[in-house]
Amino acid sequence: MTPNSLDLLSLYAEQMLEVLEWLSSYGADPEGGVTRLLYTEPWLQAQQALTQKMREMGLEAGFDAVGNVFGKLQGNNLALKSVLTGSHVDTVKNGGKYDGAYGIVASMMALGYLKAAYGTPKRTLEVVSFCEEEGSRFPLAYWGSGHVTGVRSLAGASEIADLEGVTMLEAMQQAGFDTASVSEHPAKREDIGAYIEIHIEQGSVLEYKQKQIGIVTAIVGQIRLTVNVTGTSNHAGTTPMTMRKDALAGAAEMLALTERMALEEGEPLVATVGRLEVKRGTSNVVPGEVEFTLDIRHTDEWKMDAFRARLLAEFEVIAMRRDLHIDTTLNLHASPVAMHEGISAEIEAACDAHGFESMRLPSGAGHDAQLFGPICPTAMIFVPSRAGISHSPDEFTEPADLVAGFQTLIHVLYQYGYG
Ligand code: HGY
Ligand code: MN
Ligand code: MN
Ligand code: MN
Repeated sequence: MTPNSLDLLSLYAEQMLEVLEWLSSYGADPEGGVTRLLYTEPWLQAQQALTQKMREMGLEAGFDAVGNVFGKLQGNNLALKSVLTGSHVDTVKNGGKYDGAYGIVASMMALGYLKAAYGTPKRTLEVVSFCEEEGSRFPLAYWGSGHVTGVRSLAGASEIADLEGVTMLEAMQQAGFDTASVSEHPAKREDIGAYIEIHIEQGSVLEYKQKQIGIVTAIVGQIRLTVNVTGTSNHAGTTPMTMRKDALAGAAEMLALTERMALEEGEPLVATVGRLEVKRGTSNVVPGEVEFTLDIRHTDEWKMDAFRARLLAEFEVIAMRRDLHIDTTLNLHASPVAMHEGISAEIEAACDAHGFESMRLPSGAGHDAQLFGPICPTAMIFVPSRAGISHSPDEFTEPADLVAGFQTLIHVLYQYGYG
């Protein structure tokens, strides 16, 4: 890199840190943390502000039909497919300021820097702020990247509702999107040649191994289910213990079994019940209906599916013994995806060139890159998470590591855009 571009680089690195703080103000919770749920006011303001920021970077920026925001640095060789980089703008409830946001801001500032330092690239480079990845408002994840990769369509959105009963379609319309323009058929983009995502690790391996950059080898498979247990609600004082069809007692047995079977299965399998709701729960009523979520992950799809089948069969045994009924809804089945070796080698070379200590590791978290892996060369860059904490207001990454990731991303995008 030429000397003046080094001064320019430190300027953009400083700005990247400032813009990351600025973005976290959209959906900031009074008690700390950030909540930016799909199609809510803080989400819309953040996407609109990012569109404006991208334009200030000299990118052609705007929304697509479902609320993804793209910023394009047009290349001069139109025969070459674009390189897309970015992440998701939505968060979990009371989440951190880096999950998703860092990938968007680092990518946007990287394209701004490359344009300022090197002008028009050979190949178009694009940044994307995906509208939704977490599945934290609606029981559907990857809505943004799923639209771009052709695996999500509006067809199913009208039945999907949040915990207040607002359907995804209604929420989309309330946020000002013309749902009629979102074709019933996926609007898959065919012009993306590669996808590169930079993200916090959300785990503690890099910190433990004292590495500054992670090069992701694969992303785990993921199954997300909603389990509904129904029994009979009844009077807590007059119903003998032996005559109850207690949905919560049954669910509690299922939760304990989930943990026991996951421990017996051993790593890398993980199984989590993140939300449990007692419908019409009242202290003096035997619970008649319970709903809980189940999140199962593994690097091996066959073992993940086999574990789900065994676990649900055991749930049925518990239900039969307690004269309960269970219904399960599959909200997500994402296969494990290997990352592209060619791009990963470029990332490793960038780290070596900059003297950043790097290592290869799998991702236990799902990412938008999971959906691009099957359709184009895809790779991920990780930076360390302090104490491995994420999906929490305590999520934190050292500025020096954020900048190292930023420089690594620039180096790789330069190779693909200008090399
Ligand atoms: O849940 C996940 O793995 C990701 O943070 N959406
Ligand atoms: Mn994320
Ligand atoms: Mn997340
Ligand atoms: Mn470099």
